[in-house]
Amino acid sequence: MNLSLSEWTQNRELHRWIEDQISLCQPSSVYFCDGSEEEFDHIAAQMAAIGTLVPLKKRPHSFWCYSHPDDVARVEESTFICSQRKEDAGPTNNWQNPVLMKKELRALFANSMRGRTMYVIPYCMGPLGSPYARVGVEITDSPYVVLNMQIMTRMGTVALKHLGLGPFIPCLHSVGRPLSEGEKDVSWPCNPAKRVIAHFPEEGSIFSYGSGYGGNALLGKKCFALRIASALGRKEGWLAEHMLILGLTSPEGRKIYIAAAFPSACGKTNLAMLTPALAGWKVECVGDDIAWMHFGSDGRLYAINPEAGFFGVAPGTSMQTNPIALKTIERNTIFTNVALTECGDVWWEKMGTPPPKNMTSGCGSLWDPESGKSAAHPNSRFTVSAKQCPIYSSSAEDPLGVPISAIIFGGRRSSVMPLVMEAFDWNHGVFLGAGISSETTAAAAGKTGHLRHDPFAMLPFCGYHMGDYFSHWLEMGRRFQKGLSPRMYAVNWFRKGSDGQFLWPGFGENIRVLKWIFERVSGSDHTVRTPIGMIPRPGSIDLSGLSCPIEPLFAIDRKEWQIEVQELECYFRLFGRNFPPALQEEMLQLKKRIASSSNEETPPL
Ligand code: GTP
Ligand code: SPV
Ligand code: MN
Repeated sequence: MNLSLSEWTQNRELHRWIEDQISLCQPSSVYFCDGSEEEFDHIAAQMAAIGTLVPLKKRPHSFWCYSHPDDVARVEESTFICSQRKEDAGPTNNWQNPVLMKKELRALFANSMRGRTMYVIPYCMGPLGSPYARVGVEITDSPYVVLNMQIMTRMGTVALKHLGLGPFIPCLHSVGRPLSEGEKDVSWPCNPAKRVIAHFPEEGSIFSYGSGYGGNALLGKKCFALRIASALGRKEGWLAEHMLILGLTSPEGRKIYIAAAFPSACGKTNLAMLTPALAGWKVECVGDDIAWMHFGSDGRLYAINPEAGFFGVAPGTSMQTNPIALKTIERNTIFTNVALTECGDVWWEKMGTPPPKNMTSGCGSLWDPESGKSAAHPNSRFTVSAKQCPIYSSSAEDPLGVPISAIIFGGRRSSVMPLVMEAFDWNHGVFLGAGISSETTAAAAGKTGHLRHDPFAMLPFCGYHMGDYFSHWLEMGRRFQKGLSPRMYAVNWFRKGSDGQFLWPGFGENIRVLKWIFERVSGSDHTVRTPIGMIPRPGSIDLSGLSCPIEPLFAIDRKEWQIEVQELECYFRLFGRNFPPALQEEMLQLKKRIASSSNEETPPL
């Protein structure tokens, strides 16, 4: 131990919990993290010495590493919600009896850290001192997790101070590969044959075994800030969401904040760091993945970003698509599963430069350009502090958060969904969120590119019954005084033409949609009512300097929508008695509107 427990904290509950985990996991040493630069450098040097991390010659204080080929993404089939009653986990989660799961976990974690160092990581989700911030303590045997948690959260001494003698969320993590006496370690220890990521929402605890990657292992992120926090939010009257938060300033200097939910690898980081294609508009980034939203004293909805860094998708990040991200990751960045160049830099597909010769692929072997395989793994990521983002909003550190004027829902849909539409009201907005479907991506293990329902982009992240989650959103809506609730929108950057190409250029051009939303929020009447929602009035989206045909992006095909509605109705039956009547009513009204419309009614744009 680098400290004695009582030197480290006076928090008795924390003492007891740590002592129990030491005796269960039997590590060879225990290290209490302070979150300092020296600590980061010391651990990084140790990892570099055994080849797990490769320092990058071309980027100061940055590292490359690659994971085990079977440990490259979130594993949803091994993720569990262990509520007392099965029905409280709902039909979209894997449920396990908490008593049986605890028994299984005790067996898995027993002696799991033999031959390894146990790191104790206190971390704070949310700005230090914020009334909305919460503390977790992650115990892990992965030094990779320590470095990432130091970037992604307010970690170490500061978090311990914020915690004081208060309650914390205990998070136990092991890569699940104990070392026997004298055994040489591998560069990415993990246990793909036995992985369990278990959440106990009622007691507020997290256990993760067998994986060292991303959301499986950085337990502050999806496990705490979404699954556990969503359950807390329901109990306490707030929202924990898979949403980016951005500030949008008009050329006249008026500023609003927007929160937006998109499923994994569907555009949050890119929208949060958008470089506007329209002159005079400014975007600032408050967060790129998670929003915690509470009612402020003025009755509006305020959002904080519980995280302090980005764990962003690397492929597709280029000077054309996201120059701000490229600027952000010039230094002090950990790259996982991207390709490594001969000269000591990183590379990935659609980076905007041709692939250099003799690269090491994201799997750690020499990349063969003829192999047909990508050099970087499609779910390769960068980990970097939000403070390095040139457009990181100064309000991001505001303990009370930023007031939200608009909420956007989006998915990856090659057809059916228009570029943008506005909800008629809050309940219709909740219906739009509940109705998100999206093509699957490499962020989760399994087949990519198949359409699945992903309500509110929370399918893998909701810590309780999804039907109750819809009710909670409806209930939040009832608490707003007239005129104070954010407006709600659905967007789709991913509609394709008959040639299979995206119809909309996306990225910096998405400012055109944000501008339209800004104007709506500011009182414009730029909408046309259609059966599915309010779409922009012809000419009201600023298309100056853009040669993109707009009509196909707003085509509303009655037949397609009849199928969509049928399908949605069938999906919603899954929620049984927990499906809120108000959404049933939205379904009914939508069906009626579609039935009484004709394709000719769809206004030309
Ligand atoms: P998570 O971190 O997994 O939650 O993902 P995210 O929602 O932050 O997704 P991100 O912004 O990293 O985008 C994922 C992929 O979608 C990247 O390869 C992007 O290049 C691509 N993408 C993002 N925005 C757009 C867009 O407007 N149009 C198109 N065509 N692609 C986009
Ligand atoms: C996501 O999958 O939505 C992510 C990446 O943001 S991970 O942290 O691995 O969950
Ligand atoms: Mn995410």
